[in-house]
Amino acid sequence: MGQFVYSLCGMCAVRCPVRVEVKDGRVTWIEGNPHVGGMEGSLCAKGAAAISFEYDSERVQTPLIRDGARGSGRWRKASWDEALDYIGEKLKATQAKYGKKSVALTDRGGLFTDLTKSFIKAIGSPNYFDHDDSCAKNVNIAVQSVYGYGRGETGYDYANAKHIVLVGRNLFEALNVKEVNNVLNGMEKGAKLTYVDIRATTTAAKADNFYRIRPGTDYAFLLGLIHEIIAKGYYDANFVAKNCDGFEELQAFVQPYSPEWAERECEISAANIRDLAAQVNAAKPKVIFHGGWMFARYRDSFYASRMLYILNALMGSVETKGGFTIAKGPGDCGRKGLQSLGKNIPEPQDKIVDAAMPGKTMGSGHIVNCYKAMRYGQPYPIKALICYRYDVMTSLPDPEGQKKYLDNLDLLVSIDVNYSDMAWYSDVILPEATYLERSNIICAQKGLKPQFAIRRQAIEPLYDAKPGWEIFTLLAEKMGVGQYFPYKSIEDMWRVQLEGTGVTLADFDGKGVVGLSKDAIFQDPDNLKFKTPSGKIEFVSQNLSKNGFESLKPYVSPNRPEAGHYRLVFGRSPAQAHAQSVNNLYLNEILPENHLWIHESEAMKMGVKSGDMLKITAPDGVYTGVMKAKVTPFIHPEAVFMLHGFGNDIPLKTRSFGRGLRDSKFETGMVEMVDPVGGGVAYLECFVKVEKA
Ligand SMILES: Nc1nc2c(c(=O)[nH]1)N[C@H]1C(S)=C(S)[C@@H](COP(=O)(O)OP(=O)(O)OC[C@H]3O[C@@H](n4cnc5c(=O)[nH]c(N)nc54)[C@H](O)[C@@H]3O)O[C@H]1N2
Ligand SMILES: Nc1nc2c(c(=O)[nH]1)N[C@H]1C(S)=C(S)[C@@H](COP(=O)(O)OP(=O)(O)OC[C@H]3O[C@@H](n4cnc5c(=O)[nH]c(N)nc54)[C@H](O)[C@@H]3O)O[C@H]1N2
Ligand code: SF4
Ligand SMILES: [Mo]
Repeated sequence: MGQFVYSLCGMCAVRCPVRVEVKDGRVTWIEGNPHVGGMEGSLCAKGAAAISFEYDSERVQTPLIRDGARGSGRWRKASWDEALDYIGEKLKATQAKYGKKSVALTDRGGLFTDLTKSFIKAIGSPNYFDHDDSCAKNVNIAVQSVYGYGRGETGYDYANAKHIVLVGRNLFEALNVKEVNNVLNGMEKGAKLTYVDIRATTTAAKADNFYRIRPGTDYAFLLGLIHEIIAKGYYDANFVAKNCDGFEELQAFVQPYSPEWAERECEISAANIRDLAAQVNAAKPKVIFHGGWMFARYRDSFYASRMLYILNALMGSVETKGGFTIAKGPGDCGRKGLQSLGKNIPEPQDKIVDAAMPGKTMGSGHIVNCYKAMRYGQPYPIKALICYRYDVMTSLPDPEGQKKYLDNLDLLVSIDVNYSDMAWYSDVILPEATYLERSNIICAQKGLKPQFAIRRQAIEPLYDAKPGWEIFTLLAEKMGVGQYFPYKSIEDMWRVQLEGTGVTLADFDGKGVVGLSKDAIFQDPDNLKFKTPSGKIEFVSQNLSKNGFESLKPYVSPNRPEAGHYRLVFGRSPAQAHAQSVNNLYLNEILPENHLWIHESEAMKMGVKSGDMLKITAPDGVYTGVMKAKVTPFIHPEAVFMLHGFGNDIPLKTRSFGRGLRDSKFETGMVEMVDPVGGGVAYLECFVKVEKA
């Protein structure tokens, strides 16, 4: 046996707690942290493939400075000093010319953002953006509007539930290991699973009820369901009377939306809607309506997500065992939270770029608004962009169209472990040490049992790469603000973070996590409090009203495609993480390319069988691609489907080069197409032409 190191998996952004075995300086085994409930040794395929990524030479090995036009793929190797000098000088010149605020940083949101937020604050800019516009933004703003908490501050007690309803949440393929294990535990104890999707997935195969829905009509389905629940008195009247604001308005609003009406829109039969209402009534309050994860797809996904959250309140399942829960943090255990590295850094003088944008959606920090400021210079220009662990070019629609935005930048830097599309288009690429080769700042994981968790370095970097904490520390020095980053080692940062928490570094040695509460913490059911302005669950949201938005928006039927056209739908494979792992030796072997799912009736019209080639044309009528058909009865005929993230154009990634197609390339002209309230990118408002190639 080798030596064990506790870490947090880095193969996707879920960051599951793991234990890494190291022998003679090499990683020999990785497993889910056996001490963490819900992990108990398990890992997904991507997590296990971290070893093949670690020992892969087709990843970024040294700092690179562009030596040709942007995107030409011509690079010269640079030392760290040279690359950081180059970036530091350019950033200083940009700030001197356009102001401190003209530099922006984008980051993959989640557990480790205190480092990057502190860095951008240290250089005097308010312009920090995370990836959420391209992910869960609508859901995040929806749950805030109902409960006052963000998505990450809520959770679900699956293991004790009696009925779990997933609408567009493909939980068994779009993975979070703990969540999968907890749902399976719940199902073993008898919980029923209802699943709604436009196609049959692995989750559908495991469900007790699977309903195929017409794309983009979840809102209609949910209105019909709520109509039935209220009409039949299936809701928890005591809970609602005590804890919710706006029930009468909701009741009046759903009045016209009967199950029969919903059936005409969403194609789930009125009988099924009625039956589901009766089933959740029998199981309440131990019922979970998942609010959605990447539910940011259609122009009204925000309102559909709100209804999912409202359904939890109607079931009276909020803050109950087996229900929808508010995540607890250190404060709820009478403990002090981690100290921010930015605590003593003065706030920037300027406001974030989207604070004063016309046509504002809810919230701020929208990456789409950062893009708009890059392109149009309003309300002021963004002229330099640092992308850290977020491949914006792949993640937002229309990579070719994005160049119109990016070409206005004086400096574009990517900090990545891979040649991502954004890295390839950057002026400088800084290679970060892989998650196995580095430590990160400590993070607080909220939940019913909150904990602190640590990612510790398992092995030395194989190439000339540095950990993020060191990269930002060195950059702060180059920018002349080294006083705010006085760290010589990660331990220095950890000590600052742990100050006053009563937790020491040694406390992480045994298990890699430090639990802050032995038991699950629930609020007192007789005294529930929420972070909304009223302190109640707001069916009618004061914040939405204040910002000029409706809480209960009348339903608008989505467009149907013209003949020969289909809605382009995408999703996850359990064996890939977005576009970042298509070149991974093991994962590429399991799944080398994506295919286009098409309904058998549509395929028959074209005379197409599985394996035949289909030509797909983007909405601009110009961009086209050819790929293999997967003919199936298990998708709605209005849609075609491809797995996200294939179609790599970067020749240095030889295994995946030119294999499959990239969904986002077909989303032409859609960079600024967002949900008008939540601000999530409305990717699925994309219709492509499909014909036999
Ligand atoms: N068309 C279409 N667009 C989509 C989606 C879709 O399904 N279809 N999905 C959307 C969703 S839900 C999301 S969350 C976004 C995801 O978009 P991203 O956040 O861009 O995707 P990730 O795969 O998480 O990886 C981001 C980058 O981080 C890099 N990376 C991985 N590990 C490390 C590390 O240890 N250090 C550093 N510095 N970099 C690292 C990866 O190589 C990759 O380039 O895309 C969104 N966009
Ligand atoms: N293996 C793996 N796991 C992941 C990730 C990954 O890249 N790989 N990424 C993680 C991230 S960042 C995220 S955000 C989550 C995403 O988690 P999810 O949002 O659950 O995953 P997706 O596969 O993007 O989409 C789920 C389903 O929505 C369906 N769908 C499309 N249109 C409609 C509609 O109108 N109505 C309904 N009801 N369904 C519809 C699609 O067919 C798809 O099966 O996954 C996370 N987990
Ligand atoms: S879901 Fe898989 S890849 Fe993502 S962090 Fe967990 S183990 Fe790693
Ligand atoms: Mo996401």
